[in-house]
Amino acid sequence: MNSPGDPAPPSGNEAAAEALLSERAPLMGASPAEVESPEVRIRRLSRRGFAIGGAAALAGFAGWRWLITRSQEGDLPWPIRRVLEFDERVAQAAFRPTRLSPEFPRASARMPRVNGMVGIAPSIDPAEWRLRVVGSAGARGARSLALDEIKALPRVEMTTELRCVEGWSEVVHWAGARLAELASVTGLATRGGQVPAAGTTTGELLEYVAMSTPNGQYYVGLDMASALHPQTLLCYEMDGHPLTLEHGAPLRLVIPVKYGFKSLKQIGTIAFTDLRPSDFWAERGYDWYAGH
Ligand SMILES: Nc1nc2c(c(=O)[nH]1)N[C@H]1C(S)=C(S)[C@@H](COP(=O)(O)O)O[C@H]1N2
Ligand SMILES: [Mo]
Repeated sequence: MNSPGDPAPPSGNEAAAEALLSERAPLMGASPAEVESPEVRIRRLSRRGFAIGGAAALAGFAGWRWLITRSQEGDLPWPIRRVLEFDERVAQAAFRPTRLSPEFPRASARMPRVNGMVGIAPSIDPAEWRLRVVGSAGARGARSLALDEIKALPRVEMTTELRCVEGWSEVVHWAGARLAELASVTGLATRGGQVPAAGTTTGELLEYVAMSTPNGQYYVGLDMASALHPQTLLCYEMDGHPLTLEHGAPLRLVIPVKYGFKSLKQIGTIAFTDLRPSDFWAERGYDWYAGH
């Protein structure tokens, strides 16, 4: 099996890109009882993994309290609040999608190695580039946003760990906008494609988010709760500087609650959907969910 960062030449990706846009996303990837890669299993069973798990549990509780408080203040984008409402109802489940990934001092941040260049096109001109955002109505109602429009959304900075499933990690400082904010302003994460009225339920949110590079060669699938997590960012800066091409210019995803291969570089399309999206590395044997 190839590993993320050392991929085989892509195959069948045009179909995947097509599916992303046409909402005929095939139900690909592993079944809900995910196949765990050896790397993931070793990590899970290792003492270090156990320690990290304990820390995450503590951070999770603190994060939960923080989020609850924040939502009472009503200053989070509504999709996060909606996920919180849902999360309260499933609080007995072991995993809480709203737990926060640990944050680190800004000074401890480093630039990570460049890992994986699948789908990254050097020819992308940031001035011409547009983010395509698609909802349940498909091409009808799809939005096209320039980088400045993403930068106009509330800016969030965080210093979190980028953890690659291959076994390395790096603390990185990021700046960008919450994906939940994009969901909020476009309304496209809901079945009706509208910003829902206050007091409506989580049932209106679609189940998944599919993302791909502009050329469709690299693509990831996310569950909606993780996609709308407050630390899931559309990043345009890394370590205080605009993104370089190798790290995903002009805009990349950073999702610290998941392994690095979900943090898609050079985003072209974001599609909110009820069909479980295909995922480049899940198709190559890795866990589709890829939480850690
Ligand atoms: N478009 C694209 N995004 C990608 C990849 C890739 O090959 N192509 N590799 C992923 C993997 S496996 C990791 S660990 C991170 C690494 O991000 P970095 O290169 O900024 O360190 O990017 C992810 N995003
Ligand atoms: Mo990775």
